[in-house]
Amino acid sequence: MDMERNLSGRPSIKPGVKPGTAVLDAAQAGPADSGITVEQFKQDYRNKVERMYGDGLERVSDLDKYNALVSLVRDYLAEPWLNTKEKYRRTGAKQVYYFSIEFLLGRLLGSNLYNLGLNEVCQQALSELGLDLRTLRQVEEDPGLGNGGLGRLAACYLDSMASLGLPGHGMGMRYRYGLFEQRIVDGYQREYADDWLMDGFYWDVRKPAEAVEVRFGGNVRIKSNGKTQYIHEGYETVLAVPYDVPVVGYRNGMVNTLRLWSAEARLSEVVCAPQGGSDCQKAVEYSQTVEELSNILYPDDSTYEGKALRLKQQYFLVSAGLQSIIRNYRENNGHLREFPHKIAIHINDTHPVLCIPELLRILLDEEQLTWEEAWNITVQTMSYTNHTILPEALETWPEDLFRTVLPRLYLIVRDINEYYCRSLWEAYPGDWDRISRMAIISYNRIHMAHLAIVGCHSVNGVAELHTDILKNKIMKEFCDFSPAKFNNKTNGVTQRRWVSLCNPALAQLITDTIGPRWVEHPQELAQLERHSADTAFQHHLLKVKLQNKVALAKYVKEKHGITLDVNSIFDSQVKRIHAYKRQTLNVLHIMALYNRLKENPLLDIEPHTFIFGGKAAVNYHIAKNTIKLINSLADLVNNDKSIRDKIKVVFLENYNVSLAELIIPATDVSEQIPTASYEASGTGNMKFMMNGAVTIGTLDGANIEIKQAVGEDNIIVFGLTAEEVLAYYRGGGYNPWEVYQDNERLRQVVDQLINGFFPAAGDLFRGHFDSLLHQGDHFFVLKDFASYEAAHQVLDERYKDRPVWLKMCSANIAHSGRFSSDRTFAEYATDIWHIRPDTLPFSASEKQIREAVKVKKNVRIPEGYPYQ
Ligand code: 26V
Repeated sequence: MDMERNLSGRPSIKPGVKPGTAVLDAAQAGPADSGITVEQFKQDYRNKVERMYGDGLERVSDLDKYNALVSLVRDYLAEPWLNTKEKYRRTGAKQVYYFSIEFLLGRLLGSNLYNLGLNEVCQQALSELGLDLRTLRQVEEDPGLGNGGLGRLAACYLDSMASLGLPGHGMGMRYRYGLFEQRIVDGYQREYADDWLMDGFYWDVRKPAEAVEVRFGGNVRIKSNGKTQYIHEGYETVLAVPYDVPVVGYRNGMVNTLRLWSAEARLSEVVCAPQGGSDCQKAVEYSQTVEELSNILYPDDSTYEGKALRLKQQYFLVSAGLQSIIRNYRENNGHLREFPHKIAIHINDTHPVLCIPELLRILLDEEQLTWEEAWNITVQTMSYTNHTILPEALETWPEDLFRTVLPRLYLIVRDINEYYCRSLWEAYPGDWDRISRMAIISYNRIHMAHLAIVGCHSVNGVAELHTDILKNKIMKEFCDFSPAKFNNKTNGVTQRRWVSLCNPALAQLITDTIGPRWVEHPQELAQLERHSADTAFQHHLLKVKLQNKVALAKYVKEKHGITLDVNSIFDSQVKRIHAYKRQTLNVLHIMALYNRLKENPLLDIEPHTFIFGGKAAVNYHIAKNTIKLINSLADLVNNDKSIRDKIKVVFLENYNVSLAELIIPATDVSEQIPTASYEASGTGNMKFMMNGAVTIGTLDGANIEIKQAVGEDNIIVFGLTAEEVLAYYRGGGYNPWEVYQDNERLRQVVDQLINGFFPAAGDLFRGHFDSLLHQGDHFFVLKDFASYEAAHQVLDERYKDRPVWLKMCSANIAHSGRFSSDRTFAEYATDIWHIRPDTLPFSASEKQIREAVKVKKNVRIPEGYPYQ
């Protein structure tokens, strides 16, 4: 297939429709190794439609066609799914369960077809039936069961575990409503319910026979006749029903399972009319209360009721998940003493930390093990990843609330606390201050991160700098006490979704240049380095980028009515809106550029398109105003003829996985500009890099490792380092007023926030103004402004010299292999879960894992780093 044809296969997006879906061309899709022919597929598909809808293919809707296609793909993967489970049972391979309150999966049709090796056949079969796979892929709703980085990471890891041949499964929640849908009305964010299940979800299988009961509330009676027994009474029961989603490995015959739990009421147990009446109001109310548990992702926790619901959600996931693991374990194994040899449980951030006391409860109360035995089994089984150092995100629960909702677990957590504090006392006799800082329960609150550190054998951060900050600051005392637990696992993303699927033209170019092995061995992308200065390669790369820009421009035109110049620099900042991520810094820089153009309309700058996207938390007032600020700037800039379209600003509403798949391949410049030390890792930075964008970024999170990988010529860094930021926090000495007074261009833009520059805004952006000046500029926006502006100038210079620029783009792709989640998970498997490659039942060979682990590098801690 030639490049033109391939590239013209980009999404066609209609106004008001969801972002498009790239189509893989035949060569890129690899060999049709599924064993299913086009003829067979056509016949199976026709039959499927007829059986499901009692009507012919010609008469059913697109939704019906999509549902039938999913159902057919599910039929095809049923056998490998069953075989995988069988093989696990037969070999007794150690199983990993990745517990996460979020899995941000994105659409599954494309990725499942691709991983099954069915894409080419399906595309051809549908086209012979007069249908278009792209259109059907667009019908799929994004399952938005996550907020951002943490949830998307979990989804990338599922893909890698299955593709590496690791027996690793997800355990999560089947929220009735995903993260809200964002619409922009008059420049403001408005939130609408994300009713993603409205038309059904055909990927999962409901397993009512495997439902379990989860108990809340009541009280615990202690019975002592020789041995103390804890009797939990007067509790309420909620039924947890599992829905299994297949997780298909990349062409290795492997299908793992993501188990999502849904809360249901058993209405047959409820007396409808206690007073002898006939209405069933009580039963309906009861079922609504029960189902509330899995209704929404992260319920509002600003009220007592909200907090209780969140705690209940966490316990619901943990208890249901553990019960099903143990049930399965018992069917295939012996005594629970062997548990840690057969099962690894990974806790994704603190939300599933209740796994620790819940497993203890089962081992103590149901298995009658001794405390020591139960505790050792638990610690050996559990491992924990921390994803943020933001204090407001480190979970603690009021002791009273915890005791009321989970009375038996409360007693267990108290025992763990006591056991742990005793060992602290032995290590630090008399040091009460230290012990109270490290305790799990202190000042009437239960500290979930402390519980995680104590109850797990491994604690990891998600980038070298983040781990260093954990070890040397946030968790320093814990690290001093048990240093062996702490380790780093730099995040990664799956190159299959984030290159092959979302940027098929680039994937094709890579395959044409270095062969197809990179899809499974991303380190091999390094071979591209040899071609990075090659004119023909550069020419193709440019063409690929241009075509992706055309596709995005088409979407923006149809959806937002804004015309983009595809020859301009596409500069994107797409992520959650948060003060620390500093969308405001980006805005102030654009304002300054606009002012310069207004002063000198003939100013010779490269045309720029500044793209923003991201959701602000519902109650996060200033972040919501940042969205209004971006849109106000867009209104001003996009409608000002005098600047001759040199700058455009667009805010793309409802940023989600599918929209990311459209924006990332089209981007030239990746904005990764948090205040250093705040972004634990970032994963968008890796996705942009893989797609050949050049990063402008601070030395934070994984940006540091990206810089190491690509070399300093191929990334533009600016701003304070983490050590400088932390030194200011410690010692003071930063006065934003001084920076404001000294920099005229900066002063002008800061004043413009409140001086009528945005005509209709009134006092709307005074909060931003005050935070930058009167409240001390906590995130160093003003401090970093000048170096950010200078960095942008360097960037523009490099862009002007196209061969230099394209060499930078190529270097980014070539060195992105290290940021594949395949590498990350090979490390988790070997270092944390102790799954030796030779015990893996499927495709990942020892060599493959070794190769993947080999690329690990250390980040050097800068001299004078304050935490040493
Ligand atoms: C949570 C909260 C909750 C309370 C209000 C403010 C706030 C702000 C941030 C968070 C973050 C929750 C954890 C999280 O999503 N961390 C992200 O994890 C990614 C995957 O490891 C990582 O790349 C991001 O840097 C990190 O922010």
